[in-house]
Amino acid sequence: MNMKTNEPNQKAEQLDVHSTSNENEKLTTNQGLKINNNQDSLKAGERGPSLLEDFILREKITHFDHERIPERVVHARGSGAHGVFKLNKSLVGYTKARFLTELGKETPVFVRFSTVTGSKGSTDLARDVRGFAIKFYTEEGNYDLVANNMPVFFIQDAIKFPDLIHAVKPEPDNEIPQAASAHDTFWDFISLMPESMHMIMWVMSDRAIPRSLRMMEGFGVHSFKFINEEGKVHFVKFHFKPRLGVHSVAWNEAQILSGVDSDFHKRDLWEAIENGDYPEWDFGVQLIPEEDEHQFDFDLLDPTKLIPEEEVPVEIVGTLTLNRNPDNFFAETEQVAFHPGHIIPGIDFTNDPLLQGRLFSYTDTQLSRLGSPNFHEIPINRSINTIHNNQRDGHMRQQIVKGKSSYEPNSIGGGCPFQAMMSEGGFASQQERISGEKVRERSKSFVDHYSQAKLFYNSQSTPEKLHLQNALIFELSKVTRPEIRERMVGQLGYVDMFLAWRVAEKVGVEVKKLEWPNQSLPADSNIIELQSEEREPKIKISEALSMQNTVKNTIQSRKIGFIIAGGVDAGAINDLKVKLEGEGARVELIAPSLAPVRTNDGSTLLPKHSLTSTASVCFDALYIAGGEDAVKELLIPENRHLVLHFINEAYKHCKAIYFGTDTQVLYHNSNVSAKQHDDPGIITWEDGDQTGKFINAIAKHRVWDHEMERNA
Ligand code: HDD
Repeated sequence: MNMKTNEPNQKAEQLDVHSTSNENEKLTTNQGLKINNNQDSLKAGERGPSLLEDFILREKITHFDHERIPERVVHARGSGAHGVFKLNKSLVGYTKARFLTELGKETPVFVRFSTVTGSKGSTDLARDVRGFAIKFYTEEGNYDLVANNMPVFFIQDAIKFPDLIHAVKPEPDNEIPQAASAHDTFWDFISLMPESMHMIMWVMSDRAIPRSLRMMEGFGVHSFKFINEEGKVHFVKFHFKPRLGVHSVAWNEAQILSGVDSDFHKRDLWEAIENGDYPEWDFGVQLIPEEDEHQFDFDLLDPTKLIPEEEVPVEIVGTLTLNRNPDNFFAETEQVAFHPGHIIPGIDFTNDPLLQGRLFSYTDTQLSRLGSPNFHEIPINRSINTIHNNQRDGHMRQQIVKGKSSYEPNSIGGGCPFQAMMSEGGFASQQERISGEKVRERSKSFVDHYSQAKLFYNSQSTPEKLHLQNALIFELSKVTRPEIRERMVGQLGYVDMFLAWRVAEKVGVEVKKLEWPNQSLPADSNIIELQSEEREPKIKISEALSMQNTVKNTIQSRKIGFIIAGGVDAGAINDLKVKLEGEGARVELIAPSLAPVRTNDGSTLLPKHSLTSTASVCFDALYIAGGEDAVKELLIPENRHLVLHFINEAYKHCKAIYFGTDTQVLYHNSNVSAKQHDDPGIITWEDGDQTGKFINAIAKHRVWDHEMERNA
């Protein structure tokens, strides 16, 4: 299959069997009966009561009444897409998983991205972790990599997961706030859980407000195991690196987008795929021989730690491409059921206590969400391998299994289905030697909670550090209890004193060394046991941790807004549009109204948006199209403030803005004119054709460096 098309693959063909279209069909009941009146219920006289006998009404209403299923307890809001994984470099020395060993092999996938905290109908722009769950439909069975866009997690042991989620979800008495961590219960919990400090650095960084789901990394988080044909074991960490680089929006932009287009990420993914801008990621692995397990200054089983790429480089071995939107959101994106326990020969679990708990949780949650142990029969969840076992019955069973025997061993059924030998693809867990006391304890090797938080913070560029500080200030300013703010600032002091001091100053508390047990805690609190040793990170800076180092020289799929009005310079618009689209960008026209716009050469342009129906936050860059008459129209009172708002907001969010000819008045009346230094993001009429400069500025994503001055 050509990865740049959405030609059918084995999974698409399987889904096709279960798909239907209403085109040119007659309306029927669920029993296949053709309906001849879908407007009126059956009544005793035209003004009389409806009759119980009306099975058509009853069926329609009953089905409607039961259309909703429980949303996911976490990761409720999601967007999905079909695609393909292609192996470019064989991992045959490390694993026997065939989709990772057969060079050039293409495996169908379904990916679901999600926010974690908010409800299904909440905003895409919440400051939150993003889920990045991938179902590989391999010939050996389904393999699910249930990943996130951050490489570490808040907690070290699954037993704390319900506490974490209860703390971050809306508070239980008033169900406020939705899709937000900026409230007392979250920071209360976090301030008492030093192990979360590394993850807090990630969540307070701009990684938590992506520009696009297509511009995020993916991480398997845990160490997993690879096992090769000879039984040799390697620890492995999984990485997905987006071909478009890792980019974010500004926090203020995210807040505005939540109102202007709360489906911003969903729409962006959908439109990109519809436009043929297929999102792509390089898939890579960090490999550690089993015997090197203890070579690190942290524990490979601790999910609050990453392996710096300076210590173990990421080897790129494959490409993930998303190339087809689902046909039906509910049937596919809502009903897809992931589980880190869905593995195949050549891949195995580690004893990471967070992963071990997850292995229970995912099937369990599907039972309540999808309602039956037969959720594997829902088309999106079906393996492309056929299923043969003696599991039977249950709600909504689809498969009709022939034969008399549903047990094993049997002679009546000829002994079928047979166990598979390992040489036939039969799965066998790694024969790992385990011995130990039965204890309810945390390993001492998990006790360092701050060194990688420091590593992350130190690795950020100056604008990234500033954003992180401001995120903490925003979040903690919403915390009503001063003792929680104080405890939190105390935690930050172990990461970076300047960070703690700056946040403390803004949230009205002092930086104090934490005394444990803290007076605000119950006397018998075991919190002291969860405290950390203070260690310095082995390496001081890791380049891969800063988004700034991922910038790629491309404007592929970037959305550029052209502000136009009557009499606009058609030649300049067409010229720029052709050049930008030639580089893969998307141009959308914005005018005072949706009425066709007459240009200076008599042609007409059809705007996609009006100045009131969209906002600068929906675009990566702006072009203020020139032409004397057009500028005059933009300057009339009812347009003027709207255009200036567009420009000022784009400028505030550090976007590239190109002022066309005759737009001097707009420039001078906007905040842009106050700039004191040369700004690579601002391109003006004076410079002649500056398309190249404009393209370069867009490719840099934002001019964050000028933020202090721009927002002054
Ligand atoms: Fe989880 C969903 C990722 C820890 C329990 N999780 C879920 C999804 C993702 C993750 C991407 C959404 C899947 C989808 O799109 O349907 N979860 C993670 C990662 C974790 C993690 C990367 C840590 C490394 N999760 C975690 C723990 C537990 C859970 C420790 C419980 C002990 N997660 C669940 C769940 C969900 C879920 C309750 C809700 C919906 C679902 O499973 O299918 O079982």
